[in-house]
Amino acid sequence: RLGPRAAPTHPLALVPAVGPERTVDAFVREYLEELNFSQGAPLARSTVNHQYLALARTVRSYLMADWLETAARRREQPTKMVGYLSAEYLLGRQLDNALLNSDLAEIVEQAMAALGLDLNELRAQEVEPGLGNGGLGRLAACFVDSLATMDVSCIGFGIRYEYGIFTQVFTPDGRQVEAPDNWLALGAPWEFPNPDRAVRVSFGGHTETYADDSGRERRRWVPGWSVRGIPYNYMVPGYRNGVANTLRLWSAEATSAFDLETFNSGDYVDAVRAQTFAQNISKVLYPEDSTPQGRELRLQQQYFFVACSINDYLHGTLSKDFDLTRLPEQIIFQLNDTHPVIAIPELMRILLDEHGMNWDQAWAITSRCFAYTCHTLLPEALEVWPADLVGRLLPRHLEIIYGINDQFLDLVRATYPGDELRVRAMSIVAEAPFKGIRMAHLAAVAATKVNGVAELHSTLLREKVLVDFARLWPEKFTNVTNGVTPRRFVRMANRPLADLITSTIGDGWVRDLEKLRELEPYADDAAFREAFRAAKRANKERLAGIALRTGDLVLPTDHLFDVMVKRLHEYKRQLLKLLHIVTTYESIISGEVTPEQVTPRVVIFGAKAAPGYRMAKEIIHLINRVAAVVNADERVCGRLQVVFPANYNVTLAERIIPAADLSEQISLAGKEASGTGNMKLALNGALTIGTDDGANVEIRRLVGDENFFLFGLTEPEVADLQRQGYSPGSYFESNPTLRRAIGLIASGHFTDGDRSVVGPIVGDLLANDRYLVLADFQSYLDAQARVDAAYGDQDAWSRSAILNVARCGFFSSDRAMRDYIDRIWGAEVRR
Ligand code: GPK
Repeated sequence: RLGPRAAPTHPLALVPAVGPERTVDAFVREYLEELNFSQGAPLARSTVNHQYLALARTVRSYLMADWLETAARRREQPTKMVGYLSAEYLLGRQLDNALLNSDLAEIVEQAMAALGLDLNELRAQEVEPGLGNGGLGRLAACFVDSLATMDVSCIGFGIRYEYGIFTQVFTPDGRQVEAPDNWLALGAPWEFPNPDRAVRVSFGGHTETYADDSGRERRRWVPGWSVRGIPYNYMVPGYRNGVANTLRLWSAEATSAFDLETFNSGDYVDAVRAQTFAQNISKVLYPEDSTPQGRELRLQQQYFFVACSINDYLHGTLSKDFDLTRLPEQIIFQLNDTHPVIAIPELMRILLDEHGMNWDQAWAITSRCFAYTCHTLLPEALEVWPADLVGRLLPRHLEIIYGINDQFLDLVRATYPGDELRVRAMSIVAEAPFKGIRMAHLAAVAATKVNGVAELHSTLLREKVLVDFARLWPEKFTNVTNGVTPRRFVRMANRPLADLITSTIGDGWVRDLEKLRELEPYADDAAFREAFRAAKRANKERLAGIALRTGDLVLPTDHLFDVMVKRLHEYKRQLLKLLHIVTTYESIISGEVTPEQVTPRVVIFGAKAAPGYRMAKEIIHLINRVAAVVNADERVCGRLQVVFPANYNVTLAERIIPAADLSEQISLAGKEASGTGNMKLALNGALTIGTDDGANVEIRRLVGDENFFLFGLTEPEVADLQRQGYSPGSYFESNPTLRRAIGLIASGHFTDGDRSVVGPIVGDLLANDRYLVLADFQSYLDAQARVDAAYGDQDAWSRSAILNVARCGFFSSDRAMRDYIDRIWGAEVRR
């Protein structure tokens, strides 16, 4: 398919590629060369965008030798590879990450200064690739960073959405409006399109029986239409180790066959329409986080990228004569949630239909090539595809899924004779409320390992969500607690703290985050505490500067910065935080306390709501209305401020998280699978106020009860309360503080007297309150009172914050990757 490769004979072609010289002068030369001869824009005529693009390209050229060398090494001494399959990668900006990992920052700073260019202005020009919604997509980005840093052979496979997560803007009234994220508009300097390695992916049509050459009856798929997947490669540089792995994102294009078969006629306009139709597949990221909408185009996206990836691996990476029975020794595909689970029947189809294997042979291979990570406990987040939709789009895959299910249900019946209820509960095929394919069940049946993303989550998976599967195959289930990359989220985002740590214990922590333990003794060192506070203050000043430039708020840096940043979802309970704000505000304006009596706070929200999630959007509106009123009310004397910058994304996270004093992790116990923002905030020296949920449990265990503000019902208590029948009204009736807060909202105080706009929120809280906001309210207030008291003793607070940093090294994504190797992938992925 690729044609013969050139045989290098010229002596210059025989020497291995070496990157350009690592000096300021050489960088300046390379940069001007790029600006002049690639951008075609001499410095004096260039725009900031030219200057940024040239910088990105020049930095990239410095990484190139590592990338080539890594690829060559992996070809020459192949080890088992990780194929990370994820529909989302929330990468964040690339420039600073590339500079950090390649250790080019100083050279580039000096080179830009020598050219009279403002590096910060060029940095600001980069539009982050927002190819993910939230935690799940950012986790994938952290994982590929860690695998490159650990020199594990991995390709991250995903989708090159033309439009990433929408840009959030607020109307003057404070409502969310979505604007398209045209991130490619000004150029994409980090990507390498590789149309040479395009892959064909088919859809639709029908299946049929035919007789093969030996007269054997076989099934095959006669597709209705096809598209081409074009790979776009991104370098994933390891941290200063000469390694660069690959992230391969697929973009959909029409095939000429598509034009001919489907649109026929040679009509030019129709042919162009075909192109548009195909391109739609990778056009836009679905903006639902944890609540998939079951749309046909989404299933097309899922199949498109896994079919491209498997095909690319089988035909592009493995040698032609490779013995496929040895496939499980060469590759493990990690399924990031159910989104790529259609890869399972796809591999079966390839082995059965294209390689002529029988069912048992194909299953023996397929059932060892996949591992599945579940990221949720919300039933509505578990994907169930209507069987008729799957049958229309992927008829052969539906047959294979039925085949897998038949074989699986035979096993269930043999294990539990006469237990048809269990058969129904475990079936991959749901019969009600519609005939649907339960992707999590398919994954649980086919995967070698199934993992949750924090201890509590894995326990609840085992005991509740997938309980029958865990009983049948206890050894299949395991936990890997999530982690975050210390490179981006501490070293890069928090220079003041990173420099302080490095000057105290050396720089080994960047690669080995457990080394942060060595900071523990310094918690008792007054000079260190003072330096730690100075670093925090510097971060707060930087954030305050941004707030001043974009809004008109002055944020005093001695006030407690109280941060809640995450997707807007009812289970995460932004409303609980809002009730705390309203309670404090009400206590001031009612004269119950003087402004001087409250601990001064700046509450910072960041949150996008799925465009179709009505209640989430109402909550955003209410937060903005409360913010406007509280910030403008002179009775508050600036002792309580609420800021909600629009369009929270990775770039903003890198500004907000280092400035946080308090981390709000207040989901209803049993709902947040893990959380990763909780880890980032703790590692940046924020104390957590949180429920016993997700990875909060492990954070608290590590940092110690005295350095964590715990509140709220536990998961078993929640389950009990809901079993008994939860009634929010009784909490409302019996708690005067709660009545006053809700009463103030309901009165229209924050909405210009308009009560109708707050009706849905207040009504739902009092009537349903699915996530037990009212049940946890008093406990939350009490915990916040402990926060206030603790913040009053700055030395003790700093001590706790330092201990949070020192004790959270466990939450490095490097450790998470080691756990995946030990518990799931096998040591063979290590060279
Ligand atoms: C879970 F199910 C999903 C989803 O569709 N998207 C998503 O971001 C998150 N998640 C969980 O909500 C977090 O608790 C978790 O830390 C994160 O995935 C990564 O595992």
